[in-house]
Formats: sequence, structure tokens, C-alpha cells
Amino acid sequence: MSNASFIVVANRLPVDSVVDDEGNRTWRRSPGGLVTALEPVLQANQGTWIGWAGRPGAAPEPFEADGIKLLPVELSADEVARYYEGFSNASLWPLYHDAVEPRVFKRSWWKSYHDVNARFAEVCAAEAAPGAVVWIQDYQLQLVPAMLRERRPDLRIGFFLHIPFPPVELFMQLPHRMEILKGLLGADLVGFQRPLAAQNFLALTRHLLGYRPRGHYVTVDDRLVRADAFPISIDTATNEDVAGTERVRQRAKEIRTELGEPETVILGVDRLDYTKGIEQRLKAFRELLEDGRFEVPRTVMVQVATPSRERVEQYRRLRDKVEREVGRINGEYGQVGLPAVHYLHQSFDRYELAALYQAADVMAVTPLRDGMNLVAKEYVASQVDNRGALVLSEFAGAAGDLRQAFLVNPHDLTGLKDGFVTAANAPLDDKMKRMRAMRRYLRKHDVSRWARSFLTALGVPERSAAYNPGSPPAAD
Ligand code: ADQ
Repeated sequence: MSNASFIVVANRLPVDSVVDDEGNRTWRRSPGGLVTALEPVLQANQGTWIGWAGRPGAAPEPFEADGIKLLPVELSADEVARYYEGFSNASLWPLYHDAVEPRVFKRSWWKSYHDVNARFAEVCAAEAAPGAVVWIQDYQLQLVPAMLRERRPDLRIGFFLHIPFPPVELFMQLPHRMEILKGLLGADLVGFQRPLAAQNFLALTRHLLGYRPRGHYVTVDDRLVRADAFPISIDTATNEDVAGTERVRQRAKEIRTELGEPETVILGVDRLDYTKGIEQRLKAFRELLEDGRFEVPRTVMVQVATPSRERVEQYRRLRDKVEREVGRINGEYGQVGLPAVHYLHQSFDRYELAALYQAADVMAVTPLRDGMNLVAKEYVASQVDNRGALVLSEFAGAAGDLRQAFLVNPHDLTGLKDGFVTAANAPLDDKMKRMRAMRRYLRKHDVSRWARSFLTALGVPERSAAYNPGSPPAAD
């Protein structure tokens, strides 16, 4: 047995395999708030991160990065297809997002999901020191809490779901619903993005298992399981710092020049995913041009659609539909050298992303359903002059935190169009007041506070140096 007293278990390791200039294969840390938030805790506790390294086939040997042990778990090509692309992304993902796209169930996918979860539990059980704290992440690993408890009842186990948790009647469609619910109940603490998700989960324990949840707790075999909301956030200070650099300010100006100095730039930045409401947003924009309420080149749209899950059929179809719609809008409303929609199917580094955020007058975050949506929070943190306007879907978890946004219902096209027009035409002092309030909120509620509050609830001592070496916990 190893001696890791704090372990993170996630589908992916927080690194990507890359080939350097000399042709050697090395690891590059993948960007993301989760690793930033958990790094201090992992470093202070001889922590280990367990996850897939991103390539099918034999797992690389464990290695260290920035004082954190990374422990790769093997996935075969077949498991990537069935456990990851199949059960996780074609069954669970659409179902948990209110079935905005039909979910597909295949029996062979479930077996693979089960086997891979068991492997993660096995690796973790062998790695954890006696009494260690284990924090399991997300929908790909919902069976791990119970599988781990069976092997190691001495551990303190937390689970956090990054996506929505569906209401009882939707969850009930899921084959193997009982195993999944029991899997999650293996944890001591099950965390969700929003209070409603925690309530859905507790209601389900009553409905499926006849338990009697009280407040945030439910008793399972003489053990108390807590279900509660812990809205995730961003590394606000770093986002603000990057946005405040001369490089970003300069680049933001350049972008506006490259766009032809429009009066209004509307921006969307999303993984190319059907939950993000990209089609609805494009349709709203097209109708606004049709109605003459927006006019090119005074108003233009930039849509960044990050490549995502391209081997899953629904995602390939979505890409075709989005690209057709962009082509249609540009065909009808663009001019030579002045497209109405600038469409970028690419990834960007954090400086370019911050510059895009800063160049945008209106940020369109219009998911049909979203656990949180960090893009909305990154946009707000990047508005160092407090000038932008955020149009935000009521169905994003972020709407519970960013209450001063221009809230819209993306299922209601007329309302969505009105939301864009209101945000684009809002007086500057109104926009600045909203933006200041949201930035204040994010400074206080950043990703380390999120990690701290989850771990405190899991029973890691509040004042433990593990949380935040060198700096005291943020005051309320
Ligand atoms: P996602 O669905 O991936 O996350 P989101 O929260 O918006 O969605 O995070 C996307 C991240 O990717 C952001 O940090 C953004 O900056 C980055 N990104 C997007 N496009 C990019 C591009 N072209 N280049 C570089 N970076 C890009 C899931 C859930 C969310 C939940 C998060 C965290 O679906 O609801 O907020 O996990 O819990």
C-alpha cells in the first residue's frame, strides 16, 4: 500500500501527452481550474491524481508533475468507445442534461462502464494510505464510491458531479439506475453544482430505495451520507491578471480592428456540444438580422466552437448543422470581407481567449442545460473595465451565481432575441453596475473557496495547511 493521504480520482489526468521540439514525447499540464484548485491540497498531502492519460492501450508508469503523483489507469480502445464515448457521453450525458438530445443505451456499454469503474476503484484502493481522503470526480465514475468503500471502508470518500443531476422521472429511464444510485451512495459526501440537483438526488433515494432523507442527509446502512450544493468557480485572480495585461488589451483592440470596427461584437465560446444552445443562438442572430434589429457590419458575431467528442455520432451531426447555419447566415447577410458570423472551430490559449472576451460587447452563454458554465464566469472576470454585457441562460448553473446577468430562456426564441437586443442596447452605467456586482461575487467565490468548502464538508480540518498554504481561508 502506498501512502497517499489525499487522492483525486477523475476520468482524465490533468496532463496531455505532447511531442516537444526535439521529437520527444512529454507531458504538458492541461489548463483548467480543477487542477489549480486542488494543487495545494495535493502537494501538501503527498497527493495522488488517478486518471486516464488520454491514449488507449497500456498505461504509462506513474510519474510526478509539480509535486503531484500522477497515476495513469489503462483503457483499451474498446473501453474508450464503450465506457467513455458510449455509456458516459451518449447515454448519461444527454439524459442528465434533461434529454435535450435523445440518449442511446447499449448493453455492452454498461458492462464496460462497470469494468472501468471497478479498475479505477482497484487502483485507488491500492494507492490510499489508511484513513485517506479520496475525492472522485464526475459522471464517468459514479460507481467508484461504493466499489471503493467495499474494498476500503476506512477511507473518507467524496464525490462531485460537474453536470446537472436529473429529476426523478428522467433518472428512472436509466437502465442500471439502481447500481448507479447505490454507487453514489458509497460516498460520505455527494456534491452537486446546484441545490436542486442535491434535492433530486435525495428524492431519488426515497423513490428507488425507500430511504428517508432528512435535510441534506440520508442514512445508508448506519452511515450518514450528505448531499449538498457546491457551485464550482474559476481562478478569479489569475483570470483578472491575464485580462489586465498589456498583451491582452492590445490584442483585444486588434481583434476589433480585424472585425471591421463594429459597434457591437457578440461572442459565443463553447465546446461544440448540443447542450450549449449554439444552434438556438445562431438562429436568434439570423432572425435579428432578418428583422433588421441588427445589421452587419455594425453588429457581428464571433462563435468559437471548441472541437469536442468528434467520434460520437451526435457531435458530428451537430457540427454539420452549426456549420450549415453559419454558411447560411453569411451567405444571406455577409459582405465581401465582412462576414456576419466569424466561426472558429479551434482551441485557444488563455491570452487569446481573454482578448476575445475583452473584445466582446455582448457575451452569449445560452445553454439549454449546463451544470455550471465556466465561460460565463471567465467572461465576467475578464471585464477589467466593467463594460461588457453577459446574456446568460437560466438553465446554466451559473445563473444562480451571476444574478446580474441578462437572463434568458434559450428555449424561447423570441425571449432570446429580446435578451440580445436589450443587452446590446443597455446604457453603460447599467452594464457597469451589473458587471461590478458580478466581479465582486467572483472575487469572493473562486475555485479555491469551492474546493475548501467541499473538503471542509468532507471532514478535512478547516484550518489544515493542506487547503491553502501561506494564505488564510477567505473571510465571508
Ligand atoms: P464544460 O461543459 O466543458 O464543463 P465549461 O464550464 O464552460 O464547460 O468549461 C469550458 C472550459 O473550456 C472553460 O474553462 C473555457 O475557457 C475552456 N474553453 C472553451 N473553449 C475553448 C477554446 N476554444 N480554447 C481554449 N479553451 C476553451 C463541465 C460542465 C460545466 C461545468 C464544468 C466545471 O459541463 O457545466 O461548469 O464542467 O464543473
